[in-house]
Amino acid sequence: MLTKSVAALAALLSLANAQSPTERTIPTLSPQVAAAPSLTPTILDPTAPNPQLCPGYKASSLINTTSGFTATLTLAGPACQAYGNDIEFLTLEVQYQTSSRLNVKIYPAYLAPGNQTRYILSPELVLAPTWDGKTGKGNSDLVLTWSNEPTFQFKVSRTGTGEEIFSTYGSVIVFEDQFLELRTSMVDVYGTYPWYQETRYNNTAAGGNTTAHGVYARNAHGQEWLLRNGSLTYRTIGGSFDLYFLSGQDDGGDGASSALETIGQFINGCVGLPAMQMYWTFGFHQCRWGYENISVMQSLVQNYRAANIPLEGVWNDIDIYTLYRDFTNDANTFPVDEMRAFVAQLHADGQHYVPIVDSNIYAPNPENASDAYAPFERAAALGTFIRDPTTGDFYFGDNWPGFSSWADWLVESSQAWWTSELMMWHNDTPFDGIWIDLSEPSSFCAGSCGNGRLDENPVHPPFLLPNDPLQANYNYPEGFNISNATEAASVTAASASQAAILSTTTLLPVPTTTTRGRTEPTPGVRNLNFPPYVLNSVLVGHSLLKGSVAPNATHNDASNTTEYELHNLFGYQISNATYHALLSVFPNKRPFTIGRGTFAGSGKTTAHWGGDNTSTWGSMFLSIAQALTFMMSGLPMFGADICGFSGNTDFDLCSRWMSMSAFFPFYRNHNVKASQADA
Ligand code: MIG
Repeated sequence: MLTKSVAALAALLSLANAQSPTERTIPTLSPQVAAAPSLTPTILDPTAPNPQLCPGYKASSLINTTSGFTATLTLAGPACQAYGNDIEFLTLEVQYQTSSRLNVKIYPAYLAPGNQTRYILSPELVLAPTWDGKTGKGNSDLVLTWSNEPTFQFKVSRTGTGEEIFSTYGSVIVFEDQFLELRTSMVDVYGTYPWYQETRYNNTAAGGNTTAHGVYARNAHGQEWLLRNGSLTYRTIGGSFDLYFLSGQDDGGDGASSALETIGQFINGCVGLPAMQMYWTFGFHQCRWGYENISVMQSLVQNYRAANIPLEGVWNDIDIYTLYRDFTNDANTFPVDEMRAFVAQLHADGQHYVPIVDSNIYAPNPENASDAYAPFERAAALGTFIRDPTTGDFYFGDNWPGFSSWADWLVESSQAWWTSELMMWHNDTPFDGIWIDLSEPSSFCAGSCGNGRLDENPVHPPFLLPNDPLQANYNYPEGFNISNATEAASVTAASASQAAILSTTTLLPVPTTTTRGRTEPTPGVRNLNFPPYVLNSVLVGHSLLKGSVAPNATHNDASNTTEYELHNLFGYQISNATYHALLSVFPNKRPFTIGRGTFAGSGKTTAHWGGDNTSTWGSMFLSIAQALTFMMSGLPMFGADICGFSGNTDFDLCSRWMSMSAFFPFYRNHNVKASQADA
């Protein structure tokens, strides 16, 4: 009880100390608990401001259009500065786009000079569904109604039955430069990408029939969808509300709606149909991080043949490279002539080859002429890399090869450069498809850490590598029946001796800590690296600076768009660039590329694997829901790493997993380097 009243008092004091001109007038969400640890994501932080106590907006200046209406939304009270600077004037656009799709856009009415407060996805980058030229309020499955009392709120209902499928009634809309929130009442939910499909079984609002509808929020910023008892709160750290309500009704006129129809309306009408794939890609593929050389690859292929197991695709991970550099071949273990001969034999036997391409491009050491790396030089000459805002030079993060840069796909010449690198490499390594990895995009250090330090390249990643000496994984597979006591004793001994040596080994320096809790909104300023709202990301300290290119890294477009806006689209863009490069490499074939980072619409160009699961029954189980969710989201060419990526698998788990995954469109066995091949 004491804790409670102290916290409540603190909340009151912070109110009393509020600063003008942007007064912080909102009490915290539920001050029952003592101050939360500073690195708590906002949704788990009981001391965080409750944005639903912001003033909301009032609608005015309504103008009817052929396809709907527009209005101005004006902040209905003092700025509340929950997790950013409130935008005073917004534009509301309501458009009946097709009979089954209604679009609601809410975005800043104008840009504050010198302060970019919004980034709205261009239709060139991410498909923007448009009006069919004939639908209006009079011939739509859906109708939008709204009220200004007490503040602007809207609902979307079915014209026929009146069933409400979305409603912000009873809540306010929050629109700040680094935080957007709206809440809808909700009965049930099915998955996000960022969209959801909701099925209401035996729905009393529809005479006991089962109904289904969908909502797509076309915004790629960092975001959270908080499913709560009776409501769904949608939060994002920038951009606009760009909502597409999908009726799920077919055009048969009987008003019936279904999940299948809703999914079709999302895929066909909003993000685009998935890429058609080559026949062989649906067969079984074998991959592993840790195939040491070409002869290991040859015996792999021979062993499958000897066991009479059909093997359509053979894959290589980063082991093939010289010093982990894209588009290279290790001269000792994967020399070009042997590589060509190996793949030629695969092709002669009707099999196929898919190597990895990492998203980072090694930035060579300028002080060392023998460190030259042509793919970097060629891209640098075109200026196609993302930049470090503090220097104006390229952004230099860190990945497997050392300090590296990342292509800026907004620069038009990036595509030609990427196509030409892949075409040249195809000459040495005659691949049939491309596996794009680390396209989040991943960086091992915080910020442009190679800035001024390229003369140290190639730097070792700031941690021991899997299967570096002392990194063997001695854990038994989950549920393994340890019947061989002698073996168990030797495993325990080896594990203990590794731990002993490790304890006396000086580990490589780890990245500087770059985590901070919630920052205070500052009038006129957007804090890109540490936004006031802390997303519940899985990275250490929920930091946007960890593990990826930093949010403040800038692109080369006219408005110097930052990674804060584009982060979630890097994977989408590199897959798109790879798809188009493959169209040039194989003009008459359906491109096969598989990517790790994806966004709504990625299915148009790429396949996807689950990425870095574990060798556990739980991971196998979860992959089923994952596959179905990706199919609903327009990316059906999905599969998980069969038998599990990290950790050791065993006969029982692996054989079950192999059987189950035969039902997945993409069917690939893959595992991490340090796992035991013979477990
Ligand atoms: O930092 O290329 O998800 O499938 O084996 C790890 C090595 C990089 C992550 C991928 C995984 C791949 C691994 N990669």
